Amino acid sequence: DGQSSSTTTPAPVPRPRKRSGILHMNDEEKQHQLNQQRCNSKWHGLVEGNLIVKQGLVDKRKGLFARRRMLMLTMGPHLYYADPVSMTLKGEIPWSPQLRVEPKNFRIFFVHTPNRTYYLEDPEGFALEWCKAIEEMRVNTYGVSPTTCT
Ligand code: 4IP
Repeated sequence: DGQSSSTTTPAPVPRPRKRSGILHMNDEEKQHQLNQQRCNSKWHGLVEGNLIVKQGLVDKRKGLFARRRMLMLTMGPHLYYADPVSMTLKGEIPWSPQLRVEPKNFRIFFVHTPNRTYYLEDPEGFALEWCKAIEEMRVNTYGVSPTTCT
């Protein structure tokens, strides 16, 4: 009857699997990002030439007081923190396979290291994003967690 093709639904377009950002870039793409960072980021001079994967202001509590710091997760990996007013590097949370993140709520998260637990608060409420990014970096660097000893 000649009417058969009028109501066919289009075939689904296969979507490329979305793998998140910088961790899965090839060397050429990383080099490009690094050049962009060198030209565009005022933090570039503080991260020892490492590519910043995620950055944001957090309050880092030590004792009674908290200091507002720019926290920067970079390739390496590193977790640098800097004073956003003086634009100076204040320190670094040491990476190791034992590093663990623990979200407490939408603002507060802990970074556990063998010698210290860092108490961090994201005033904008993206603590879970921080935990996800740090954990992804951990898995990417050291592999999935070893089986727990009993
Ligand atoms: C400081 O408190 C700051 O919280 C420091 O953080 C912290 O160092 C100091 O701990 C702590 O005594 P005050 O500024 O109130 O004196 P930052 O380095 O970000 O300025 P870290 O870097 O270790 O958190 P100590 O124990 O490390 O000195």
